[in-house]
Amino acid sequence: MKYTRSDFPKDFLFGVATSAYQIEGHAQGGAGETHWDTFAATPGNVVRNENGDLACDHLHRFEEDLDFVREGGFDCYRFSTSWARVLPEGRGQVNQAGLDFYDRLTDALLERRIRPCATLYHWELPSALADLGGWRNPDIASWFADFTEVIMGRIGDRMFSVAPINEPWCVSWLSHFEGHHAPGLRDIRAAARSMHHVLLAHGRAIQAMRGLGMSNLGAVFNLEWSEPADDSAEAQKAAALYDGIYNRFFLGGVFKKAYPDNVLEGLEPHLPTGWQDDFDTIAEPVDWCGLNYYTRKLIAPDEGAWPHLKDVPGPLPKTQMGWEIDPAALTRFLVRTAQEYTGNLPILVTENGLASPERHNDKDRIDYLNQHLSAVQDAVVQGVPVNGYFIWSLLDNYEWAFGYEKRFGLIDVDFDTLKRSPKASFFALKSALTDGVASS
Ligand code: IFM
Repeated sequence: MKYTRSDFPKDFLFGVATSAYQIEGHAQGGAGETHWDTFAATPGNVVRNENGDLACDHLHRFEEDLDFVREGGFDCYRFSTSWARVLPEGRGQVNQAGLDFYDRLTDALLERRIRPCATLYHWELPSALADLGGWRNPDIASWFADFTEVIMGRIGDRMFSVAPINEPWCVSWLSHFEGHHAPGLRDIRAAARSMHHVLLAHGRAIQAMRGLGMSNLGAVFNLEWSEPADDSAEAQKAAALYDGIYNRFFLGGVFKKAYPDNVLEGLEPHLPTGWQDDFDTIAEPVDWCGLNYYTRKLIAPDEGAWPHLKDVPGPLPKTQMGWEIDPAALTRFLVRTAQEYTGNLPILVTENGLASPERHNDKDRIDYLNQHLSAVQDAVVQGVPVNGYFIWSLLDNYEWAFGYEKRFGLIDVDFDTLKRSPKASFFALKSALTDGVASS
């Protein structure tokens, strides 16, 4: 790597991130069925109809996986808790084996001196709640607050940090308007309601955790830089709307108690009655803001119904996902978020990384990480209080609709044998993080 720890501010945290459904092995340990299980079982939704039944079998191999986190010299491990593993029906009866698992995982992290950074929800909604309308049902905010109390009532005393929901745009727009993720809906009313309810659930979970006496609570957004495809006023308007839907709606709700006007033009008729009254809950103060950043999009106007826009191919080098690599946009996002939304609040890059077909000598990943760490440094120099950087992901894993084909891991996983093999990027990061650092 081009950088070592000493190139970053004192107390800057380096971590790796994962999520429950993508690695644990959801068919094991008494977890309930989720909307991802049925989405994956529906032809055409996921490459080869693959699902998270076994995934990386992290449920049984977490000790080995956490040894890698320690060996790599990472300060933090960002993981998620599966709602259906803890409450198989989403409410009511607790699966003790599920709670015990997260308890053991927490202790295993602390034994290795790794800070546990939890996310309460990373996309696998219990099917019993999906049957009741899932994120379209306003009651989901209360169901989620109850789940928060159950899981954090058990492990909250040992968490370093917690965020309620990973990537609200994916939970709502991607899954209810674009239909690419579970529950696979393509409906503007469902999209508007889920966008609002996911933020309301976030706020209720923060309140629940404050009630448990917890601190260091945050919110994690995925941001995608939008660039007009040409100089026309129409392309600029389309790019601004894409920015509104993708980025500003969620940041605006949590940090400004307001949704952008250009987004309301299309969504307001579909928002739940009394949506304006929910902002005090949505904007419950947080202690930090997490940004997940991967790419940018070129946006052009389009025919048809609102939002009248489409993304078009761009000229930049691309990852295995086909995503353009644009590190400068990460700097712009960090600066803009601090200036317009979060002020002095600490910002962490809670996900960044790339999918690559290279399973051993992943030089492309090392280059990508160097470029994005450089982008973080540029933001630090401009005075942005960035204090952490997490790589997605520790392991090759279930990349949702792309199944096991796209590999984001620092550690290669052979999905036939489940053997783990660290890639060149893992060793490069290990030297960057541990060389010259006294171990205690
Ligand atoms: O794998 C996902 C993760 O679940 C959420 N953020 C983006 C990653 C890469 O697509």
